[in-house]
Amino acid sequence: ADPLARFRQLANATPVGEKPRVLITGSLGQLGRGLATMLRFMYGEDSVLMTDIRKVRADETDVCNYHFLDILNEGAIDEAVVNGRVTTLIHFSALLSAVGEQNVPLALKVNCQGVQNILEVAKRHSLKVFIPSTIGAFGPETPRVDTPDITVQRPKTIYGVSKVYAELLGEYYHHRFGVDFRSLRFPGIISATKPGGGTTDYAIKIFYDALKDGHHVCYLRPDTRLPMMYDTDCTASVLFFLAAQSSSLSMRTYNVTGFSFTPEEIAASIRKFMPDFRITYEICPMRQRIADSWPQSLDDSIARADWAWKNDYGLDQTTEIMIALIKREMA
Ligand code: AKB
Repeated sequence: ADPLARFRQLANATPVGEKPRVLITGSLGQLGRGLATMLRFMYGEDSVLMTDIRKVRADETDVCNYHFLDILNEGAIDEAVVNGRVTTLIHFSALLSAVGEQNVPLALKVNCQGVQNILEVAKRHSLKVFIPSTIGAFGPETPRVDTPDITVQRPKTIYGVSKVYAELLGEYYHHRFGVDFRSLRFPGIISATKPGGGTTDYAIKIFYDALKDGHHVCYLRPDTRLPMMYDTDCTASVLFFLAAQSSSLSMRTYNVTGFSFTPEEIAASIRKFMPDFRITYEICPMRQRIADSWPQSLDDSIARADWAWKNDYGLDQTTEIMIALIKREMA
């Protein structure tokens, strides 16, 4: 099937006057560039403003319409929104779970102050705003299998605490000020763009190691089950969720997921394509503790019912495509 068909269909169904102009913060991270590329494909070259705080490297040829933007500077966000005639903010800047534990004050600043600034700007300029949440917003007291949307949330990482704050503050701005806030709780996202400082990152590194050395040393126990999703499905979830009519949303923060697996199971999937692949284990106690406090699978039935969310990729398809993409990158 044509992997772009669903995106083309959505673009064609969008009236010209409703085509978004999107500003993405943290756009040089794991999720921003794929989303920016798809937005340009759907809504035109000038529909996206990519922003972040570092210089673009010469080999990052997919990055365009790029501007420096520090999300801790609320005035600078205002300026970018006004000058760029922005209608939608996608706020990806955040410190992830493992790296957040190494620098709690910075995580608090980026993840909490950043969200406050983004919501204030969204309120001032009547913007639609998407802020991702995560399985990290749950904790050890949460039911770990088929975790529902509404349940106990007592995360034990600063990342998780800040994401619960983002969920609640966004929903508050929605109810109190009418801000069109939307959030999805993502599982680990598997992409051929490198993540930074997460607990689910092994599920990406395993492919790079498989192709480079035929061997991956995993920092999680072989039986650690976590929910995951392929990159293109993640992009689809954001775009279809943002395009959904407000009236069809029964909530503002939804779970979305693809499939769940353990390190042992993803290694078996890789062996279907690379029979000599080996995995060994050197457990990182911090990341193991974090993974053990997160759901093993998510119940995303409300997203499926409310705005027809659906993932297209399973584990073996993800494995096949990741191997092909990384082979191409290494060639
Ligand atoms: C992490 O591992 O910190 C992230 C996440 C699941 O939010 N990938």
